Amino acid sequence: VLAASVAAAPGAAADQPAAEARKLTDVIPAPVETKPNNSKFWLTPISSIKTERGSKEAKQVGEYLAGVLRPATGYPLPVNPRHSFGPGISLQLGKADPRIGEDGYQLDVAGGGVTVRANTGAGLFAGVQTLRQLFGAQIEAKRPQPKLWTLPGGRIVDYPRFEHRGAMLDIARHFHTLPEIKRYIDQIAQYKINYLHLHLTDDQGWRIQIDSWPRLAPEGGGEGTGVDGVGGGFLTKADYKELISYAASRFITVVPEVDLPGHTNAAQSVYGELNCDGKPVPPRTDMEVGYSSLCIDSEVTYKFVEDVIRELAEMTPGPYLHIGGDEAHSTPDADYKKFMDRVIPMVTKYGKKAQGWHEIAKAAPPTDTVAQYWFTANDTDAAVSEHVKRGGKVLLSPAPKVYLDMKYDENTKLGLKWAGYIEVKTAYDWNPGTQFPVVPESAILGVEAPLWSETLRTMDDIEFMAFPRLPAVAELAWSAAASHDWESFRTRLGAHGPRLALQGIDFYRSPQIDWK
Ligand code: TNX
Repeated sequence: VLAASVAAAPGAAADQPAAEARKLTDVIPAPVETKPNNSKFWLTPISSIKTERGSKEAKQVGEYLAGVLRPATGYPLPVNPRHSFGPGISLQLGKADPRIGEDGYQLDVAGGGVTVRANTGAGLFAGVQTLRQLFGAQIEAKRPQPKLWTLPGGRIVDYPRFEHRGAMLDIARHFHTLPEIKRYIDQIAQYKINYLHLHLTDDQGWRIQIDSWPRLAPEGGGEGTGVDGVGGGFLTKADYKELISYAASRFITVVPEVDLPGHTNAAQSVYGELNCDGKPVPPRTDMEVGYSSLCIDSEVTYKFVEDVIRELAEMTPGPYLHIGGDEAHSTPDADYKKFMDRVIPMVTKYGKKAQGWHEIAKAAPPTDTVAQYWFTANDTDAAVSEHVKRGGKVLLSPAPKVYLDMKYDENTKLGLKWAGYIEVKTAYDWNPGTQFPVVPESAILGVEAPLWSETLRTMDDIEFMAFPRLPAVAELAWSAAASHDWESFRTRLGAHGPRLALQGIDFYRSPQIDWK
């Protein structure tokens, strides 16, 4: 391996000008502070990765980094070998700029070595994603490349603007398999996304196994339960647990959503007792919303909901359960409040905090309930404003900006357009802190990009809609407001094209970007 790599190096000379041109700022999301100097780091065939002694997490991030760098370099890159030689990469805990906090990192690149410092595994992981991008696009190649691997010298100090940087995937309208969700996790992790919200249930399908209601998933998530009767499937508890630990290995926390008390036709088609007349409704795979509602005055409803919340809480290590609450147009407001007043305490009872789509603010929920603001410009804004005034937090997901299922323009084959077309600039060019008078920056927990899947069936479909808008939203959630700059973003994104291509991501080549 060594001989081959060294022998390959001279042939790589032609690549060097491009490598020289790389800068510490060539990163998405944009780092907070970069201080370049004239030094340069060369990764060599004998380089190794060292991680903080005694830290399992640091070692795990080191192994992840080695896994990212090995295919394209062809170098062995041992993690914590007994003997190490020459300049390498070191992942250390503590002793960093105090500004980095829990999720940030400090990256020092010099001729003698690279050091990532952070206070947590999550911070090291974020630093490693920056490091990965600084090696240039070809680091994503799956086979050894005949080139020298250098990094521009200097220091980066970087930390997030918002603590919650989310992506939501709808696996209810069309089921997406465990391997597909894992692939999406790997893709979003590169952009320092730290929450994956899974929309597990809706009118068309119920996609998570619940033991106390055993027919729910196999029947409510069976073959033919996707929109237009296409596809189907559900996550078993074993699948779900595997997903949680895979996400955790990328420092991503899963937020499971069961949508209540509307968007419940799938459950009501399996169990007749969830309907006021006791009879199952016919299953539906069309795209209408707002027609279903659980039976608010029936005790069975609350037995069902508590069983589901208990079982979900038991298999979810993260702090949140999302209980939906959107578009419950068939549930009168008084019933909606009655329902939420009983159900939110169930979430608390099983040790979790509730998240809900912003309509949940109508129920005047406890202030630790997170309202996910999808911006409807209707009467719910007043309720969101009240929630904020009481001290409640808001997760921003404004549909006309960050709904990844909206078409890019009138020619986009996939997607919907009810919230408008969303080109890359539209997704990027707004300030979460000032965009909505009802949600001041101090009330914002973070920003999340939802991907509804009525029109999306395959992984290619997911990738085409998420890329490149997801990196744009990730930058809004991570980077400092002061660094927000469309020209800078579009330049960095253009240079990012070959990276996405090498990763096999089927992205939308927006005409707004000069793709390299
Ligand atoms: C609205 S926004 C919905 C979803 C749809 C989506 C399609 C929200 C909370 N609910 O049920 O899938 O629009 O864009």
